[in-house]
Amino acid sequence: MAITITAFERSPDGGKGLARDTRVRWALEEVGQPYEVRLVSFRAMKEPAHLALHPFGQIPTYEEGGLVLFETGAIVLHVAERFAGLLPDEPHARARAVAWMFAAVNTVEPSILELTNARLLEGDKPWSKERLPLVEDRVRARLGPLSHRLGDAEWLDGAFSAGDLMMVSVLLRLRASGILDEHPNLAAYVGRGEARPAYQRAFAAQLAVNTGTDSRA
Ligand code: GTB
Repeated sequence: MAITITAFERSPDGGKGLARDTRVRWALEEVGQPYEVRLVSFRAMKEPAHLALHPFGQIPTYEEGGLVLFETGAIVLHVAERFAGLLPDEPHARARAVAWMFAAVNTVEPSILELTNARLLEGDKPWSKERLPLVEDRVRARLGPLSHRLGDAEWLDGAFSAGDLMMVSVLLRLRASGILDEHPNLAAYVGRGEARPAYQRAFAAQLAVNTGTDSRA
């Protein structure tokens, strides 16, 4: 069954892999599934055809036969359940990997998004300088326990899983802040994720779109 995802026609990051289609591409690369990409403009995202796929008018979406999905957590979980390679077979280990996926999007990502918004959207507000350290500390409050749990392990719970894919994807966005480097084991963890051939292919594909070198676009 052919798989089609949507991505930004022109990503605001110019192809640094920060837009959320990268994590879906990465999951598909890990499980070895080919996929098509439909590029959408910011205007098209808010038009009825795209809103029928994504109620909030965002990317990415995922289409496979009659199935339409939005939300990267749900998409990556579907890919991981449908194709082998991203979830362990043993039921408890599988449930724990899914727990790490939720931890990534529900416990760690919100503070990182808040920091991004504080920097990009609120930097010119008179109260911004006072608020920023508070927001940074909320990120640190998540990274500390995460770093402690990871310790010197390679991945969060045994072999690489969809839980690591989501956690690395979430943490990547912190790199520019320097906060990730406060925990060398987390910085190395992210580096290991980025070094995976499947991630490299996903990154290259989204970069090609944004640098106009995608022969399929
Ligand atoms: N919870 C949803 C999910 O995980 O799927 C969030 C989806 C989402 O935020 N999509 C963003 C979007 O469509 C793109 S990824 N935004 C347009 C809109 O809302 O109108 C967020 C994103 C965008 C750009 C960068 N960047 O350039 O650095 C990073 C992340």
